[in-house]
Amino acid sequence: MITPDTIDASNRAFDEAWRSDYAHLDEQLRRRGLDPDAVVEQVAAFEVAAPSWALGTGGTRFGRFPGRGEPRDIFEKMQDVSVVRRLTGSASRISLHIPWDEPDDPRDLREQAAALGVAFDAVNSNTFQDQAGQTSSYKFGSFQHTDPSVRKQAVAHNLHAIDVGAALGSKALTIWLGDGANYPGQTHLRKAYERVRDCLADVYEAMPSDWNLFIEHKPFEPAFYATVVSDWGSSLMLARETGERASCLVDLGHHLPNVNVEQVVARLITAGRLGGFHFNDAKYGDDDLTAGSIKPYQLFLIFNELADALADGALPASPSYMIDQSHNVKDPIEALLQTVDRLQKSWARALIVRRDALAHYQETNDVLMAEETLREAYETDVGALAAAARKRLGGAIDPVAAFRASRYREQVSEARTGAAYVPPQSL
Ligand code: PSV
Ligand code: MN
Repeated sequence: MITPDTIDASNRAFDEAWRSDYAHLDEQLRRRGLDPDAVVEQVAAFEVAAPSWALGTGGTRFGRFPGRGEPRDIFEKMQDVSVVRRLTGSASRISLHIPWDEPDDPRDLREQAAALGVAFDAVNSNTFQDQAGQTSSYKFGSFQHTDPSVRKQAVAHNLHAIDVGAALGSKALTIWLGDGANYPGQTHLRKAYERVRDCLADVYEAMPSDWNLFIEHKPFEPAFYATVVSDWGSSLMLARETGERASCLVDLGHHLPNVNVEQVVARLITAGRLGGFHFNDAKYGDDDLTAGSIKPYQLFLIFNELADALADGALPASPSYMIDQSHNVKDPIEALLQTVDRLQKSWARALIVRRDALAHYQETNDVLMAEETLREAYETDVGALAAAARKRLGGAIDPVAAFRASRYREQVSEARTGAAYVPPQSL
């Protein structure tokens, strides 16, 4: 339903304005000694995965307000991701939550996905909820549990997630644990950590040798007193104790207020353990809002650390990028299109920081000019550059406008009758 013709038709409407904006930007960047074509190429190479759970309308513990034409199963979610891919040139991978989106036949799903140009990103295990038919409960944790049979069950679930992922062609497992305590005294803080560490070692041991393990931290919720993997320090300790291919995953909503997230990113780069990101934004807690909607400068500063580390070789390759948002009041496809555009723009801004000038001002303690060098890039309107990258990939100058013009949502609404699949809980 989104064909090259649909995209061309939309692009024609914006072409003249885009050309004029791009010409101006091109001139501005050349004046600064930058190469706009090289930046477009790097933005075009930016790949971010979409999570299977963000394609349906999300909700809170108080309720959920479904939209029209929501995907009813994982195949329809893949169809929707392929729309994001076509319009943005990014998001060619989908990240599955096991068991929320566990396919009956992973090999068959892999083939169907390939036909849509979609592949599989990291698989996410889930031991933060009890699942139907499960022998033991995770009420008091999974990897941290005092009962070895519960820990064994949680490890076995992770091995199952790896099996499903291997059949799909995934190469990484992301583990986020809800483990922790709600009250002082509930758990032995050191022993809880040690049990988690030992279970991670068991999972790592069984992981294929070409897989990576991402450890995702979060300060609180569902444990409101002491979460085991609460911060980047605990995550880094665990990654180091687990093995070479274990690293830390930074979810932008998983930090206490006012934490300097770009500095966390810098630390993990220095430690050689920055594995990946879950992009979203937050005002109060783990709000799962659209990336860049609340703290756009922070998002830019994070990308700035990444661009800097990729340029000087501190980062050998880009970390794994994924979106982890809950779309409660926006059309999920539109929210993803908006998000990818924001990420492409933030990345573009980081790429146009004049690094030599910044290094010079830092070395000579010219505080004002160092800050201005960052602001210069941040305040540049790079919309035409992000659009140029998408055009190069066969995508849309304005992805949301092209999506609306295609009437995709209206068309699938007619076909997708019956109840949409709803994950047991949005976290
Ligand atoms: C936990 O809050 C989290 O960020 C993890 O990545 C989960 O997989 C995801 O959200 C579930 O919604
Ligand atoms: Mn996350």
